[in-house]
Amino acid sequence: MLKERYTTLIREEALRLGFEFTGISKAEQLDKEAKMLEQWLNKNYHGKMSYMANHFDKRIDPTKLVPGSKSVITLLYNYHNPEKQTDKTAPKISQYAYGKDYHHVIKYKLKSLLNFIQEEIGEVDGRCFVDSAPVMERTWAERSGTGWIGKNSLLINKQAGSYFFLAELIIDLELEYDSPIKDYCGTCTRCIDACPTDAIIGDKIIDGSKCISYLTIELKEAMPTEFQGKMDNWVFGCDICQEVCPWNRFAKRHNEPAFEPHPDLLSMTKNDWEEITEEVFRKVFKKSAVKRTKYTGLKRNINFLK
Ligand code: B12
Ligand code: SF4
Ligand code: SF4
Repeated sequence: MLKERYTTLIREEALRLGFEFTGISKAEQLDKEAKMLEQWLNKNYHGKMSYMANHFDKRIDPTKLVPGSKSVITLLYNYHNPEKQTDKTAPKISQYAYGKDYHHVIKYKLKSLLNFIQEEIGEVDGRCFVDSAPVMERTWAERSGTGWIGKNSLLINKQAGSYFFLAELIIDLELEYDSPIKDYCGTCTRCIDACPTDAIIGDKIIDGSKCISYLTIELKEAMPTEFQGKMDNWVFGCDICQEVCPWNRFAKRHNEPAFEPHPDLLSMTKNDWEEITEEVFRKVFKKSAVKRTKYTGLKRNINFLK
């Protein structure tokens, strides 16, 4: 069967490119999730992330985002680095942002995969996505059996935990489809108990406007005073609900050279952070996702901790 052969070819090439897990789903409208997204937006859990309310129809239907599409291929890319900052009192940065900006690193690999498909299989049309477009990435990852959505709302893989970026290829080729797996959170509530801002308001639902990741990265204005003393020293993103998750004991270190931290980053002391100049910022975070906050945003976050 051609469908089987194409599916195997794509899985093998994805693995060769460094995507540790691949799951494939039929491209179709998401009805149940559309309702959940609508409720989430109505409750204003997106805060000032107004882009989350845009393109609702495309977000819940990949065939509207990529006309003619038949399949959503979800790809997981490991970013786990267990190395911690040496000064335990220094402001903390989430490990996903240690190295070069993942958007560029992964987009390049997705394009290689699409080129491979076009060369090996023929005239296939499609688009590549990584955290950059109205795609319900976790839903697709869950549907295609690459993991389950944990109470912290992250996609958790049973063999390797949650320190993965999600990426998709949405293409007009029919493939063999995977099925979802079971939820393995059980009675655990560690992430809910550990979240310092009570952003995990219920099973799998996050009030984005309370999450430290939102406050330190997405929010462009002054930090609301209600979060004073609750930031647990984070200045870019937050890893708490992943650090406490028992499934992350299976997480393995990535082997992506582009994700290695700048040689000075992990040894920066509390004082180095507090006195960071624009020149040091540009050197240490060159090509990094941290540039999203700009120098002034990072300074705001550092000052907020004082
Ligand atoms: C907006 C956003 C945020 C916001 C809001 C977070 C949120 N939980 O929605 C903020 C800025 C807070 C944020 C933070 C982080 N984010 Co973010 N974020 C996104 C983004 C752009 C959209 C998410 C979204 O659509 N939210 C809206 C809600 C309604 O959708 P949802 O949570 O995905 O829920 C759907 C499903 O979970 C499902 N569902 C939910 N509940 C239930 C319950 C049941 C019973 C069922 C059946 C289904 C179900 O239906 C929902 C659809 O309505 C995605 C990329 C993308 N395009 O998807 C990245 C993404 C989710 N983020 C990611 C990451 C890494 C993070 C951080 C870990 C970064 C950090 N270290 O600081 C934190 C983690 C915080 C957390 N616990 O979620 C990764 C997650 C990878 C993974 N393993 O899951 C993504 C996928 C980006 C990527 N391409 O890798 N993020
Ligand atoms: S990333 Fe941090 S603030 Fe956001 S939900 Fe997880 S523990 Fe809470
Ligand atoms: S900490 Fe526990 S409840 Fe939270 S996502 Fe992990 S297993 Fe699920």
